[in-house]
This record gives sequence, structure tokens and C-alpha cells, in this order.
Amino acid sequence: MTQPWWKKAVVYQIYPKSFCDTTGNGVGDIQGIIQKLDYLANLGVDVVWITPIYDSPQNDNGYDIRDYFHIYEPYGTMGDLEQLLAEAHKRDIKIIMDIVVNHTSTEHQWFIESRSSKENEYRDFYIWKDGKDGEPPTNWESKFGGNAWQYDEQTGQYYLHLFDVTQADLNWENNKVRSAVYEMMKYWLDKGVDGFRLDVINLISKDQQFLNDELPGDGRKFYTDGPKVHEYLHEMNAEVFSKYDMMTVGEMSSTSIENCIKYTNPERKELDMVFSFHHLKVDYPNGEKWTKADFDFLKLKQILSEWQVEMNKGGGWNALFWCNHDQPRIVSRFGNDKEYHRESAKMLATTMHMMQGTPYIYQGEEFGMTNPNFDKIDEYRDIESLNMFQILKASGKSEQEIYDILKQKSRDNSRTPVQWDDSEHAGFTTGTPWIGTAANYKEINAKNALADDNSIFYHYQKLIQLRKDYDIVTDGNYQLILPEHDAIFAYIRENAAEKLLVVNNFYANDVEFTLPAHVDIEGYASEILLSNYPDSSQDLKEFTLRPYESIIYYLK
Ligand code: TEU
Repeated sequence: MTQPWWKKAVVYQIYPKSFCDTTGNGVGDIQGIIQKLDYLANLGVDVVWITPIYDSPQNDNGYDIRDYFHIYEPYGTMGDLEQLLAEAHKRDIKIIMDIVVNHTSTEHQWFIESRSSKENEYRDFYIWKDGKDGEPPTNWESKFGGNAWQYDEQTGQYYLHLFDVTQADLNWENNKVRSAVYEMMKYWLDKGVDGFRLDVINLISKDQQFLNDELPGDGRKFYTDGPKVHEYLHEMNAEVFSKYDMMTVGEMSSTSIENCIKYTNPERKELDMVFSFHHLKVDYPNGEKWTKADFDFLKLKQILSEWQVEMNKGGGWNALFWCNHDQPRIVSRFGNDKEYHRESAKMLATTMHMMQGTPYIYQGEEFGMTNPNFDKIDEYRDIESLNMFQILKASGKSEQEIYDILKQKSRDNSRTPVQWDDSEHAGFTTGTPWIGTAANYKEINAKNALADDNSIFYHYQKLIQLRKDYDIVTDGNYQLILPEHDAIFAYIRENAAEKLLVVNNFYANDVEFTLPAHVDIEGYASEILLSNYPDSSQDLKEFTLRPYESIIYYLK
């Protein structure tokens, strides 16, 4: 069987609101994406994933959809979208859309109908329950803080919202909901889009007993990888995906390897690949996101490696990523955005891109965009950050403590405008940007990166090319070496005739590397495929790694 195309693809994620504004209204737009297609082709990516561009009140920047069949006006028109598809395809770039079907906006027509009366034909499109003794139906907590049920006066019942109160959860038990979703998906595929990223798709099936969680303020076990989720995804595949040449990537909240193998093993006909987040919780001490904390390096290696090995064993497929629109910037997070900006950004890129799976690059990551360090609440825009500010304040934290946390953890860290050049607002807009620009845009920007042969941008370009040129990047087995080393993240990729040795120093000190004796390199010739220093050691058995040094050796 030939390999599906997406196994060798690299995906670039666009958050349109912050990408490129061509109208001067302060938010990015579809024409802005079209304008940058040559830039993306130069980087070498195969696929562009665009986060939701549908009509929406924007309480959660488009993850609250009002109408699946219309484009959010400030982004442009359906004509613009069709032009984007045509222009992208001309350059051999595929476009995947973000599909949000765990919930809709409460301004969606379905919800307006559903809320209007218990008898309305759309009532069962959402999850309505009676309260218990004046309390919500269960103690489940919303991911954005507070109880996950909202009382609605009109009919005296509560509706479920796992996210914001304006994002009501759809009732997937209702086959009319499922059919409506499948029709909507076909509409976009028939238009020519090449696939979907499916938002929190492992949350769609809720345990129908609606019990309280003994862990107060949780509830995740009642809907995460829920009772019918595999059945629904299999049905979706049969009804929709199997009929098109397309790719699907599921975003999986708090999932398990076991379930992700099921989601992505091709024999089960569900999805092509998954995003899981465990490796990005290594700076959440005891699972708590809203703290300021260092990351646990050994845990990071252990988690990434476990997913590499186990998904491969089970015939599953990983989406590989450090960054997205919900995560802080990686160079500020696990790298060093001050003294070793360039070295550490390249090192992180190499660490991720030489793993097995399909890599995703989030806008601006390719030239090392950083967290903006906002320290006034009116600089923040994200609904989660604004909610948490209030919650943390009510818990007794000082404003300074809260800013220290938000500067590290807020989703707005990745949502500042893409820094295209050193002109005002980083060349993102001629108007007033909807969210402020990071102050370092005069140095860190795409224009500077393109003008410098040694930039982070060209490092990403080379990594993308290596994936095309060396099959071992796609098909080689993965093995972590030096698992207990507290500074080096090194691993081997291996197939019948070749090996890759990838060695990364995650810290700002020199450190000695010694190849473990069990790694058999007898009879192999070695060469360096890529490094972030001009003169890395040719001898791969024993050498000193400099700050954030990162080397890919190829052995044959
Ligand atoms: O995110 C789902 C999700 O669970 C998170 O990554 C979330 O941002 C985090 O738990 C908050 O701490 C997806 C989208 O990527 C996100 O932007 C949306 O807000 C969310 O779904 C709701 O649609």
C-alpha cells in the first residue's frame, strides 16, 4: 500500500485574526493569507490549517460558531476563501479548515430555537437538564472556570457548556445533530478544502448518567474519550471522510495513548492523526496550569518518548507540535528567548521535527516569536485569561503574582500579531491591532529572518526538506537514549539500513555527551545533516555540547 500523503507533510497553522491585515481594520483577513502564500511556499510547508473563519460573535475568537456556512465578515467573503483555495492549490499547498462541533455559539440558530421552548424541534440539539435542589445538574467545571451548566430562565433548565457560557455543547446522542454536522462537513469538502482539524473532538460523547464527580470541580472522566466517541468517529469517517482524499487531525483534550491508537490506527477508520497535550503540561505542577513554574525536563523527554514508541507500536500517528494558539511561545517556554534566542529556537525545532509524525508549525514560530510579557490586564484579550484573572484575584493572589502567571501561561502569548517587519505594528496592520504587538518586533521579524542565511527561518526550511529527502524521518523507529540525563535530549531513529542520531542540549551550559555503548554504530559512516553551530563535532561518540547545541547525525 502506498503511504498516505500526509505522513510526509508539514502543516503550518494560521490564526487569521493575528496573521496579516490588508484592510487596516486591525484584524487579519483572508486576503492577508493569500498575500503570504509565496512566503509559505518558500518555507516549504505542504498544508495550511486555518483556525475558524466562520461567522461568529468572537467570544472565543471563532471557536464559538454562529453560522457554519458564512465567513466572519471582517475576514472577507466566500469569494475570498475560494480564491485562497485556488491560489494555495496553484502552489501545491493544501488547506484544512477547523471544525468545531463539540459546541456552537449560543447565537447559532439551532440554539436560539432550542432555548425557545422544551417542545421546539431543536430542543434536543443541545444538552438540557433540570437542576438538583436549586443547584446545577452536576458539579462539572467549565474549562474556562466556573460550573459547566448555565441556568436558562425561559424554560427553567440548565444547558451544558464545557467551555464558555456562550459555547453550548451539542447533543451527539441526537442523530439529527450528527447528520447536520456531516452535511456541513461535505459542504466544505465539496468546495475544495483538503481536510479538517477537529476541535476537542474527544469530548463529544458524554456519559448519559450525568453524575457528580467526586473530584470537586472536575468532571472530565464523564466526557473525555467518552462512551460512544469511537462509534461516532467511525460513523463520521464512513459518512464523510472515506468519500474524499483528505486529512483529518483530531484535537484531543486530556486523552490517553490507548485511545489515540484507536483514533488513528487506519484499520479502525476514524481519524488520521491526533494532537495530544501531555508534553505541554510539564510546567503544570500537580496538573495546575495557573501557577508560575519551571518545566520538568525529564518528564518532557519521558512523555514525548512514550508517545513516539507506543503510537508506533499500536499503528497510530502523532501530530507533532510545540506551539499553537492556546500555548505560550516555545522559545520563551522551553528555550531561552534572551541570550540564546536563535540557538534555542533551532534546537527546539530540531528536537520536534526529527520525531515520527506530522509536524505543525504555528505562525511566527518559524522565526522565533516570543511571549509578549503583557503586564496590564487591559492588554489581555483571551476570555480564559480574563476569567482566570478574576478567579485568581478572588483566591487572594496579588495582581503582581497574577501577571507573573499570565505572562507565562496566557493563551494570548501566542496570539499577538505576526511580526512581518520592523515598521509600526510589525507590518501586521496599518490600523490599530486588535491585540498589542510584542515589543521585540524590530529585531525579531520575518523580514530580518529572510535576509539572514543563518536565521531560524532557514533552519525550519531545512528541517522540512530533510523530511522530504530522508524516509527514515517518517518511518524510522524511535529510541530515547540517556533518559536520565538532566540536560541532553538525545534519540535514535532507525530502519533496516540507516540511523539518525539527534542530540540536543536543552540548557545554557556546556555539557559532555557520550554515546551509550549499546548504540551500535559499527560499520556505519556518519555525516552531520544539520546543526545550529557552524562547527559541530564530527565525532559522535564523545564531545562537548555548547549552549543549546543541536545536531542531527546521519549514519549509513
Ligand atoms: O481548545 C481546547 C482545549 O481544551 C485547550 O487547549 C484549552 O484552550 C485549554 O484547555 C484551556 O486551558 C480548543 C481550541 O483550540 C481553543 O482555542 C478553544 O477555546 C476551545 O477548543 C473551545 O473551542
